[in-house]
Amino acid sequence: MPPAPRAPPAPSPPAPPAPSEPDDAAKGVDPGPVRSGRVALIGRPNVGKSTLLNALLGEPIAITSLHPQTTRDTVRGVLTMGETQFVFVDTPGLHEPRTRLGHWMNDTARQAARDADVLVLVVEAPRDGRAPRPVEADLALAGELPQVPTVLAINKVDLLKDKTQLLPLLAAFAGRHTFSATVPISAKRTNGTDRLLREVRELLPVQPFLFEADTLSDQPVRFFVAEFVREQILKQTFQEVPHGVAVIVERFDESGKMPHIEVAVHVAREAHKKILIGAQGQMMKTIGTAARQRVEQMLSRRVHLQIWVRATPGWMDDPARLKELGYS
Ligand SMILES: Nc1nc2c(ncn2[C@@H]2O[C@H](COP(=O)(O)OP(=O)(O)OP(=O)(O)O)[C@@H](O)[C@H]2O)c(=O)[nH]1
Ligand SMILES: [Mg+2]
Repeated sequence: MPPAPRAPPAPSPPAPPAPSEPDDAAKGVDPGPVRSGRVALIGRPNVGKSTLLNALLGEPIAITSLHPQTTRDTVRGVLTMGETQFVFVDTPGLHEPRTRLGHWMNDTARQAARDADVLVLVVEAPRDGRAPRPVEADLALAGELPQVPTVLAINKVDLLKDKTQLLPLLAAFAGRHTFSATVPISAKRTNGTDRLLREVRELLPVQPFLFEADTLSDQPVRFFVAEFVREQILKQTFQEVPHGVAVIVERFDESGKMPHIEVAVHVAREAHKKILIGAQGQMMKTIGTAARQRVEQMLSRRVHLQIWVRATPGWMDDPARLKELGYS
């Protein structure tokens, strides 16, 4: 595992109070050795990896949406509980790439899996009324995982009444990779996450914490600002528009009373610019207000947020543009 900084670069989003280990200490139970390490959440797009990260942290740091390929880059969230520090790494969903951006996203996810101490493969439970079969693409993914201790998390079990339908999945997945445990979860309802944490803890190396105990993420505020703007765009737009959007913070000036943040939103077509701005700028106003409120919540202070929309045709396949936009 690569060395990680003990102190995160400032500024970092505020951390919630660290939850403590269940009452083991009070009961006189030995909490065990100090363990820590990187835990990569891996899976197809839309299976709920980012929702799971947020549920585990108790803080919505990763953006989620109905659209597949919401997560573009790794999002790191640190959870310190008693003697355990989990450094969760949310990853882009592994998919059939159609652009250079898509290839880069897959490479990023695979690299995170190789760098991890523990993997959580997130798959979807079959839904009521459908055949209780695993998704072939999930099985293929299980088969190509690196030899890293892995827990299988079967998500969205809230959509399945008859839990015996999960049984055929267990055997199918066990045939593709060695799983230390299988945990049915509902990331959306925060069900099964305590058990998932217990199973992951057992697999973490015995080593000191990698970050200060109150760290929530080691990624800079700029990253989260760009993500929160993209999240609002994902909420407000459909079809090909959200897939062609890239957001970059161009200015973050803290010299005045209020931080002044300027953000550029790049769209893949000139026509998308109009859609995003909307009649009389109404759409951009809605996006800007919601994103600003989210940033203010994270920083616990008011900010001035200005958003510029630029048409940058073909950026998803242009190596120089991808680099400028942070995808390299
Ligand atoms: N019913 C139900 N829906 C869920 C659950 N977990 C996630 N979802 C929904 O699934 C959709 C995708 O969730 P994300 O967390 O963005 O999925 P992801 O795996 O991070 O997707 P990518 O970033 O595209 O790879 C969202 O609409 C979530 O609300 C769950 O436990 N139950
Ligand atoms: Mg995601």
